[in-house]
Amino acid sequence: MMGPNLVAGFWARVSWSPRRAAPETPRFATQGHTSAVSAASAGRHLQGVAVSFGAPDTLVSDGGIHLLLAGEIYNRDEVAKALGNASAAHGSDATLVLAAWHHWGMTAFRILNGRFAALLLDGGGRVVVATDHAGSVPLWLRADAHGVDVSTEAKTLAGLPGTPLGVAGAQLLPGGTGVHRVQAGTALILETVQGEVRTANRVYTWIPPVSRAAVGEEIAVGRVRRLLAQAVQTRLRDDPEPTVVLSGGIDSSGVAAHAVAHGGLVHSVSMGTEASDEFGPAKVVAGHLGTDHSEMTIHSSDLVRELPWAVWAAEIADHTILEYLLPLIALYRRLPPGPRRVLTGYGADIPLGGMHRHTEPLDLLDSVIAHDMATFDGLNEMSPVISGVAGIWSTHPYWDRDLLDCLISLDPGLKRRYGRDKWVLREALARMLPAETLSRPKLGIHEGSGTSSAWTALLLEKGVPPGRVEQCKAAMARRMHDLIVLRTRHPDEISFDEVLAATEKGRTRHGLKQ
Ligand code: IOT
Ligand code: MG
Repeated sequence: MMGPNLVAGFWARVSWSPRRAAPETPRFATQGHTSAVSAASAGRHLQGVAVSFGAPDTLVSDGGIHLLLAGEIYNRDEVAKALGNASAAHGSDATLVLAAWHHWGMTAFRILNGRFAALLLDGGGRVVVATDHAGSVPLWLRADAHGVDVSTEAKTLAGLPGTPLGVAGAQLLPGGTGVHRVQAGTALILETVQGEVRTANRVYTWIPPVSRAAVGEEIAVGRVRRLLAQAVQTRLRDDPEPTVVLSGGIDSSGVAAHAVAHGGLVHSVSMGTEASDEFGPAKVVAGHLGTDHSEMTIHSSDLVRELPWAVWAAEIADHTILEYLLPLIALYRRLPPGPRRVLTGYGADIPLGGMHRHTEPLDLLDSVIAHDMATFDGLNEMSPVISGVAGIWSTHPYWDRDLLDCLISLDPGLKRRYGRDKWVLREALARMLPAETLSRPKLGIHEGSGTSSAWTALLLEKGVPPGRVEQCKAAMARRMHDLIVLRTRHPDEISFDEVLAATEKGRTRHGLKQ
C-alpha cells in the first residue's frame, strides 16, 4: 500500500463516574482522518477520537480488553514467533500488541521495538498507558476526580474542565494545566480508589545503556551495517514509494542507500533557503543512488515566521530544538499532498556524538554522549506530529531500539577514529555511497538551511542587542509554547513579530494578530 496505514494519534477519556458528555472533536495538529472510538469494561467507559492515515484498525478489543495504539511496531515477526503464532505477523499492529499483552502482560512493552503510544483498558477497569523506548510518540495525560484523559497531543488536554489531579510516575508539565507527560520507555498502570487516581505500577521498559563494548572494527562495522539495513527495511513497510528527507550528510544518505537497496521507487527531497543550502551534496547522493530527487527553496524570513507551527507540532519550549525542527516542518508543509511515508536520518548524531565532533578526548566525548542520552526525553524531536501537521507519517531508523542500543554502547573510539567523526557509520556505508559523501563533515540542519542565522538576523534587524539574542530566542519560544500549547491558540493566530515585541517589552500579554 502506498503511504502509511496507521493511527497517527488519539485522544481518549476513560471515566468511572459519572460519564462526562463527549467534548467536541479535539483540535489535533495532526492532519488525518478522525474517527470516534468507544468501549466499556468493568464499569469504566472509554470514549475518544483516533486520527489516522489510511484506514487502519483503530480500537481493538479481545476478551474485555481494549487497546488504542498510535504508531507502528517494527519487530512484528520476532514478536509473532515468540507468541508461537506466525500468522499474528500478518494482522494489524494493534492486534499483535493486544496478543502480546495477553501473553506477557506489562512485559509486552519491554519486548516491543516500535514507534508507538498505547492506551489499554484492561479487564479489571485499569488504565494502562505506555510509550516506546524513546517516547518517540509523545503521550500525555490529565486526571480528575471522574476519569483520566489521555492524548498524543498535550494541547488537546490543556483546556479541559475539572480540577486536575496529580499522577504519580508521570511528569507534570509546568503551567498549571494539570497535563502530565508519560516518560520515554515507561508503562504505567492507573487505577481508581474511591475517586482518587492511583499509579498502581510503573514499569521502565527501556533505559539507555551506560556500558560500552570494546569490539573490533570489523565486528562493529558489520553490526551497524546489519542493524541499519534492518531498521530501514522494517520502516519501509512495503511502501512502494517511500520518501527520504536528504541533506546529503552521512546519516540521511545512509538511510536513502538502504531504502534503495530494498527496492521500490525512493523519492528524496532537500530543502534550503536563499541564504544557505546543501543541494550540491544531496544531488551527488541522489544521482549515485538513482532516487527521484527534488529541491525546495524557502525564503528564510518565511521559515522563521513558521516557528509557531513548530511549537504547535513539537509542543516544546526549547529554542535550540525548535531550530532543528523548523526546517523539517516547513519542508513537510510544502510537499505535494497525498499519502506519504518519510524516513529521516534524524537522531544519528545523538548516540554517535555527531554534535560534539570537536570534543576531545574520547572519555569526554563518551560523557557528552551519555549526557545527551540521559536528557533527550521530553524534547519531542522525533514526534510524528512534526510531519503530522502536513498529513505525513515520518519515522527515524537510527532510533530503532536495536540499532540505538548498538550505537550507544560502542566504545567511543569507534565513533571517532582516524580523525573522523561517526567513523563506524561511515565505514558501514562504505560500499553504498560516493567517496565524497563518506568523508563529508557534519553540518547541522539549522546550519545547512540557515535557520539559526535567519532567526538571529531577524532579531538583530528588530534591534535586539547581539548579546541578548539567545536569551530572546528562549523567551520567545517559552511565550509561543504558553500561547499555543497551554492556551490552545492556533499557530496562524500567533504572529512572530508580536511575540517578539511582547517578549522585548517584557509584557505578559500575548502576541495575537490584530
Ligand atoms: P541533522 O543531523 O542535520 O538533520 C537531521 C535529519 O534531518 C537529517 O538526517 C535529514 O534526514 C534531515 N535533513 C537535515 N537537513 C536537511 C535538508 N537541508 N533537507 C532535507 N532534509 C534534511 C540536529 C541536526 O544536526 O540535524 N539533530 C541531531 C540531534 C540534535 C541534538 N538533540 C539532542 N541532544 N537530544 C540529530 O541527531 O539528528
Ligand atoms: Mg544528522
